[in-house]
Amino acid sequence: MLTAYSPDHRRRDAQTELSDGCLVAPFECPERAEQVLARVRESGLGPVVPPRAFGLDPVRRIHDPAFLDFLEQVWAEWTASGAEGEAIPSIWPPRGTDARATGTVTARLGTYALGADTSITDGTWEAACAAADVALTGAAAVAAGDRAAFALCRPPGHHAARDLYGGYCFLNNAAVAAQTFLDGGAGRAAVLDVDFHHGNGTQSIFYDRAEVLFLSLHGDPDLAFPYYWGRTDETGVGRGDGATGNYPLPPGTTYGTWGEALEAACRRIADFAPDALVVSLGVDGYKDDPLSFFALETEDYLRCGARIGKLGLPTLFALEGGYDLETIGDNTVNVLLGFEGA
Ligand code: OKP
Ligand code: ZN
Repeated sequence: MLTAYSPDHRRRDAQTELSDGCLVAPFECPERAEQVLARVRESGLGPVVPPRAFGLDPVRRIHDPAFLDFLEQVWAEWTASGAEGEAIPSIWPPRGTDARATGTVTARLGTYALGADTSITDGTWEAACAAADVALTGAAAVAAGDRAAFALCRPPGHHAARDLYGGYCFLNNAAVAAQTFLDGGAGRAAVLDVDFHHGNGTQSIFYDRAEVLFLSLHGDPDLAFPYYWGRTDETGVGRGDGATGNYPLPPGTTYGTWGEALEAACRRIADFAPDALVVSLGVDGYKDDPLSFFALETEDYLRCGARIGKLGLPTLFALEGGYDLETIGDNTVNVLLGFEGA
């Protein structure tokens, strides 16, 4: 399968992440994508191609225009305000307030941020746009008849909602890709999110839509980021009722339990019979990942890919998380090799 990749991901190179009260070096760093790319090349998975420039129209199908303006402008406004650090929100509309303050940059940050973990810096917008183009390039290959493609997206996307960024995500690459399949004639699309963290952004984008099935396997949100979404009683709303499914799993989860949840999710996907599948591919469920409490092994990712491959669907893989730099390449590419062997 082809891999879409852009070196412009490197423009997202924040130096700070607010973590446990300290400003630390971000877990979501450029080396992640370089490690995955190196392993793609070594493994002989297939050609690596640069993205085509799709412009913002397909992104506007998913995201709010004022939110996109904010992402484009925030760094310039932040520096113009005299701030010296990276752009981190420090105030939000309180519970019971629907206010969407749009005055100063400080107010705008709180309007659009999910949390304070994701500093915005110079180049963030450009990298996020490149990641969306990478996803769209992979989707175009699949729409044109390739069995599968790998979008080596960075920054990731699955926590980003219509007008919300955070959890290292700005534009929802997987959602943009799923929508482009529909706009290209697919009647139904499924998104399977195997990242350790719940894909709250993708869930919220498609929550009321019957033609997009969203399923997520993740660390129990009672214990894990993003905390406020990902429970089993979140099943969709209105026409989308029944088209969302969550599989929260406990600390120490190994492939025995994780694979059962994957099996259940894959059966639901088969029943739904989508025309295309998007996999939000995060490998942070790995046993040594610094941000997770699962215990998946490198070989388990081969089995994961093989099960997804058994669905026999046109499939786009979009990279999400994975923070163990030693293994992110092997774990990610194992899913793709497992898929191809199925
Ligand atoms: C993004 B993705 C570290 C807290 C980390 C943010 C996690 C974002 C994960 N002390 N909080 O789903 O891999
Ligand atoms: Zn994650």
